[in-house]
Amino acid sequence: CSGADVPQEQKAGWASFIKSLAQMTGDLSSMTAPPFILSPTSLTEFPAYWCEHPNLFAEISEGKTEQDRMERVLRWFIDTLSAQYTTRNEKMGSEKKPLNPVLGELFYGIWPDLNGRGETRLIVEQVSHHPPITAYYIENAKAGVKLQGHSGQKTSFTGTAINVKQSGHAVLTVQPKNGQKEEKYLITLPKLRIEGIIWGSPYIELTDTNAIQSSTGLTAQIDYKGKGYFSGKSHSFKASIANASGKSLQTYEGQWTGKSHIGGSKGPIFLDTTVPKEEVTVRDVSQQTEWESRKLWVNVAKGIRTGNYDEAGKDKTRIENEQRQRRKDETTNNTTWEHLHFTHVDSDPDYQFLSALLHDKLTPAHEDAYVFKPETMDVVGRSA
Ligand code: HCR
Repeated sequence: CSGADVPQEQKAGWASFIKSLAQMTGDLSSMTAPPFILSPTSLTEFPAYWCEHPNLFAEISEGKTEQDRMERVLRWFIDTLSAQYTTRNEKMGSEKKPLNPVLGELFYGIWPDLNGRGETRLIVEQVSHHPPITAYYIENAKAGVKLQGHSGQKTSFTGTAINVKQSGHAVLTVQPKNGQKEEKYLITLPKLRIEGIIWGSPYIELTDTNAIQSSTGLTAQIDYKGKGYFSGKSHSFKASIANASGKSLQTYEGQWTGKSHIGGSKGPIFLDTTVPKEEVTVRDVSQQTEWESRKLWVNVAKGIRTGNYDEAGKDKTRIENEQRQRRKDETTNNTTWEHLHFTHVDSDPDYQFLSALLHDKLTPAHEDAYVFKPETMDVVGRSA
């Protein structure tokens, strides 16, 4: 193992982390990694990446036709990718290992109403710890756009890279401003490959393909390629919108981290993701409940940020022990943990209906879902 970017004193730890990757059974989140690769942010914060350009989210319902709205959904979706998959590299120099959320962990935020676009609200809840599953709900009521989804990950190690298959899906609901009937869009999640492991400077490349299926019958398919395939550039994609009979109506190509074009690479600009992002606004930690992510992890995050890994480790152990005790108590009392904001359903009717419209039908034909409880929108948290 070369580990050129690993601090000298952590080289041995990095080498043994890589060794243990080879024995991993699909859940990387609970593995112990050397301090230099730890992020002070919990995975419950990640759903905020769906909306760091709230204008694009709000503007979907302004589309005049079904195709116009599908194009806006595609533009917003491609735009979310750079936030989802490159933020840690930009802010911390490389991809990092996020904090592994506890069951019931919460994350709330808003993007304020600017220029009349409406306020966008975000509610996130960790609905499973083993395996880790995060459920989220994002809504701009004024714009008539909402997103409900959940995500988990299955990881495997190839010897040089980590392959991550995302489980879960998201459903976007749009009430068009021109009064046409409500539309739903099923969004499947892309696969990722974490490269640069050997050097100790991981980064993400998206692979294969994912789809957006609309209830109108239109489908968008996005194909991802790294350096040397479509354009010689990393983080490249090609997308197309097709009608219900599979006829391509429009194509797009470019980089999901930069500029992309309509039609060929010389066509009009489709999207420029380098426009500054709007981070979600979160209440100050002093006003958060014990279950809210930044309050829950405050000492661990401080330890990681300041290099005080003893402090970080002690508080992490305290949190994990508390969780173990809760699970034991539940077994003793024959109770189960109840989600605050979401209801689990074994088969999502939206997934079942929309996945059947896809040309490459999805397997399995059924997926579970965590349905947001609208009556909890104004609940700020659960007392400890
Ligand atoms: C794979 C990953 C945890 C999951 C993260 C997900 C898939 C979560 C859902 C978001 O919508 C998108 C997303 C983005 C992240 O890139 C992805 C994380 C990247 C690394 C992390 C591993 C569990 C940690 C790997 C440790 C490496 C860096 C050594």
